[in-house]
Amino acid sequence: MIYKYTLPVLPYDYSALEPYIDARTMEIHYTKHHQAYVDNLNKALEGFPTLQTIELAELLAGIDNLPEEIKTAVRNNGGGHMNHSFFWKIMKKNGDGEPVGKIAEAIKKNYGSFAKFQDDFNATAKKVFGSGWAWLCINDQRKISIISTHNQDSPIMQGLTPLLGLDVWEHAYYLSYQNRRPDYITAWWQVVNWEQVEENLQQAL
Ligand code: MN3
Repeated sequence: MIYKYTLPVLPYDYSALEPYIDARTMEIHYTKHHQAYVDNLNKALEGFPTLQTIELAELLAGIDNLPEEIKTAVRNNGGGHMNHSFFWKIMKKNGDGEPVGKIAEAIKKNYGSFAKFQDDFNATAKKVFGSGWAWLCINDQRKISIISTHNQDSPIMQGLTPLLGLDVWEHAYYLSYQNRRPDYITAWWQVVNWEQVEENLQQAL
C-alpha cells in the first residue's frame, strides 16, 4: 500500500457477517472509521513526497524515525488503515470454524489445542483496556504468539507479522453488543476466514 491511500474493496456485503456482526456496524466501520484513517493518513503525508513512495508497512516499522510533526498521525491513521485492511480479509460469511493446514499445526504445537488457543486469545482480547486489538502474530524465528496492541498500533511496529487480528474498539461492536465485549469476541469466531489466516502464515514463512 502506497500513497495516495484508498479504501480497499470490502470482499463481502455489509450484511455478510450477520448475525455475528450487523450490517449497520460494518457499514459505519468501513465507510466512516476506516475512511477517516485513510483520509487523515493522506493528509499527514501531503507535504512529504519522499515518504509517499515508501510502503506503509515500512513507515510503521520505522515509526520512530518519522518527522516529529507527523509521527503520531501516521502511527494512528497509518496503523488504522493497515489494521482495518487486514481485518476485513480475515473474516468471511460462514467462517471455516476451525483452522486447517500449517496454522492448525502451529496452534496445536504452541497451545496444545485449538480450544486452549481460543481461551488465551479471548482472555487477551477481553483484557484490552479501552481501545485496541488482539492478535496472533509470528516473529522472524517463526514463533507464533498472542499479543494485544493499544489504539491503532500495528504488530509491525514490534517487528511482528500479524496472522489473525480482532478489533475490540467499541465502534466494532457497540450497536449490537453495547458493553458486552465478551459476547462479541465469542461470536466473532464464527466469521473467521481461516483460509486467509493460513495464507498469511504461508507468506510469512
Ligand atoms: Mn475499527
